[in-house]
Amino acid sequence: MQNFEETDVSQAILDGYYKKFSQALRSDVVIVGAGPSGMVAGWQLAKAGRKVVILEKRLSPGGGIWGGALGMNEVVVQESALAILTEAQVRYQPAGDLFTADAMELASALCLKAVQAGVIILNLVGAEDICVRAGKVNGVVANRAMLGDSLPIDPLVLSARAVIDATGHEAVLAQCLYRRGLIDDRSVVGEGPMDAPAGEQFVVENVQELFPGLWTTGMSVCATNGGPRMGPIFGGMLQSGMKVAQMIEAELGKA
Ligand code: 48F
Repeated sequence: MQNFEETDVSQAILDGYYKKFSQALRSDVVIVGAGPSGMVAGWQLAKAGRKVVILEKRLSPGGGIWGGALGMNEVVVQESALAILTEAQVRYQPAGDLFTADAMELASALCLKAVQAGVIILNLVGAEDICVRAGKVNGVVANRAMLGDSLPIDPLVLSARAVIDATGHEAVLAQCLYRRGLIDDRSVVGEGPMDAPAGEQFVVENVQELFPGLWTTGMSVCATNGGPRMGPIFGGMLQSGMKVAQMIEAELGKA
């Protein structure tokens, strides 16, 4: 005997989502983009006790992980990133001097670790703009993905003490600042040509607070500094997420 009404299902979804979205309105860190770098950053910051929200415009978190390369769902990492795989309980195998892992396992594990550490992931929600007050980024302007692009629907705002641009190659939030002349054109030069070893180093070493309150991680680091692209190797993305989490934790810890 199934003792419920269809509207009980509807009510449960409405109540649960309303509660989640309300909690997401004010947080320590908002991360835009649930690719490998954004999810590692969110997971690590939540693990450190921070209130973290990740906005992802697509249905599925995971960004570029799912497709591996050419749709072959295997990812490559280097030895320096194995500690992150181990902590995420992702299995890996040696492949010469490199290592491979199953893309499905990595994307799922990062999502599970982030959510279970307390991150609120709002999928199908895209950041369409950034909030700046008194010269500091203090939130993002969010809209329902796709609807906001095609219909005149107003957005909502989520506030945070720190915001991370983890939108990958597009560096969406950095572009929002650049369009207003708030950062100069040296800050959004786009990626350089492929040089995988150099790119992997660059994406970790150049994690930065691009503008007060706005941090970059993952491919947005390369896109905002002219760093080389690196193709289907993911260790640098994971380590870049770890690095931005450590830098923001240090900054928030001062206050
Ligand atoms: O592209 P993506 O995976 O970013 P990443 O963490 O990792 C890059 C690698 O996947 C791969 C690589 C380098 O060659 O190894 O490219 O830097 O994930 C970015 C996520 O951001 C979402 C997008 O759907 C994707 O899941 N995203 C982009 N723009 C927005 C957004 C937006 N405006 N609002 C919300 N999400």
